[in-house]
Amino acid sequence: MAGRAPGRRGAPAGQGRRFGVVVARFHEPITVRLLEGALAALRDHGAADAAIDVTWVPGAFEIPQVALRLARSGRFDALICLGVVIRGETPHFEHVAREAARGIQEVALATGVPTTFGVVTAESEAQAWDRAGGKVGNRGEEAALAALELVGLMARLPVRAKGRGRRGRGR
Ligand code: INI
Repeated sequence: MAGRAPGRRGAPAGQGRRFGVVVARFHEPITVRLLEGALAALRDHGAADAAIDVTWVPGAFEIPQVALRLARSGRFDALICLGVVIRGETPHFEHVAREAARGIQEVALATGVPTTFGVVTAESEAQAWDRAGGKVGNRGEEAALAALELVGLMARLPVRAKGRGRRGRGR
């Protein structure tokens, strides 16, 4: 089970922060469980309901497109991406799973907005349920905890100083 996210000076990590959750409808009964896990973790860490925005997309493949738009809006401190991709069900499992993972990381790197990966990739539906509040935890909760931790971490890390790019180094 994932640990608890540290806050600022004792404040809950989610207090005063805005979170976007992007969740895929494909395998909706399971993604709903991931969403419940994520929302519970955010609330548990002080995030207000009004500061949590949930956006549904058709499938995991569409998550990065929508996450990118949300990240660029400047309205969110972090994004949490949720979906379920099951190998047994489709020959294009590999494409959907790979592109979801690659795209989500790209959103984070391109925008600097912490964007976490709560997409379950499983061999079977039973395995997916195990990771959505079953015997192997809840990947939605874990992705929310990671987002909470990154929000605090990013606030403490240095940002690139003005004029300190390649030209600014002077050598
Ligand atoms: N989308 C998923 O989120 N999970 C899956 O397991 C899945 N399968 O099996 O195909 C899936 N496909 C849909 C895909 O994400 C897109 O929505 C679709 O290809 C339209 O772009």
